[in-house]
Amino acid sequence: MALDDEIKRVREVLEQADSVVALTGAGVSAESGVPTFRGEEGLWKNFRAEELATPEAFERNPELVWEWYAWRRELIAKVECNPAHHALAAMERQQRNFTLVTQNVDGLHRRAGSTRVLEIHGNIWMVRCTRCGKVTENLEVPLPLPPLCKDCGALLRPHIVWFGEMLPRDILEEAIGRLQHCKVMLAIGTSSVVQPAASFVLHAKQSGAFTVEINLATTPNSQFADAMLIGKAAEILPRLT
Ligand code: BV8
Ligand code: ZN
Repeated sequence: MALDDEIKRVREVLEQADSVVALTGAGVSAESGVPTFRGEEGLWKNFRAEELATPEAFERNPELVWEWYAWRRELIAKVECNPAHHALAAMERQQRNFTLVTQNVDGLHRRAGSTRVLEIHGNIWMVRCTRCGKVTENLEVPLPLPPLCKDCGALLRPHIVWFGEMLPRDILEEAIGRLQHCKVMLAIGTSSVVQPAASFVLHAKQSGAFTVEINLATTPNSQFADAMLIGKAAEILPRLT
């Protein structure tokens, strides 16, 4: 079906829905200029996220991992939210019951005005002490790298979920609860390879939700989509609000 017809169909379904969950990935921030994880431009020099975003990498070389996060913070601080972020903030205001579950750690959804946001992989602007567990927000990297906790002197780490680490239980349970009761689920700008987020669509399907995928290309989860909107999130999402 042509994209225009598909968009019309999804708009109608959204108008009838009494609960909507949107799952976003790096593709939603791509048009703000934030590099995606698995795009051809890669994320940093020729390191892969799977090599740097791990407790082992941090253990081995906290300074290198902090350099990566400092570089990403600097880049994110300079970018603007794009129409995809703004459309999702508008959808939250329009919908009776809307939850935004994001894998992105860039904080751009909140910056665009979204408030019901579940940051399942953490937030790049938060740091956590590796010993006393204290979590604080800081908008510039405490230099010198790697930063130390003011209270107990131990290493501070990004408050981000790395590969091999559990997602925060309360946030994960809330996300799954919403998915199991939603009427429409939108999966936007995610390659659907990272677990457990890549299985979220199954929770929605099991509870009879109408599932929509918005992406430049198909993904392993396209087979579960009732509607597939191929194109840029920043162009498609504003047409759904
Ligand atoms: C866990 C924080 C339980 C870092 C991230 C085998 C071996 C080892 C591990 C595993 C394994 N199998 C499964 C696992 C578990 C692992 C995993 O899934 N690995 C994958 C790689 C196979 N998962 C975990 O470890 C998770 N924890 O499972 O805990 C456990 C505990 C102990 C032991 C075992 C299990 C933790 C996962 C969280 C990892 N942290 N981020 C950081 O950001 O610094 S994940 C990282 O990938 C980002 O958060 C990112 O959001 C996420 C997903 O990537 P995407 O957002 O989808 O981005 P990507 O670049 O991939 O795709 C972009 C998409 O956008 C593309 O489809 C593209 O077409 C599209 N696009 C581009 N432009 C646009 C667009 N679409 C629309 N418009 C555009 N303009
Ligand atoms: Zn401490």
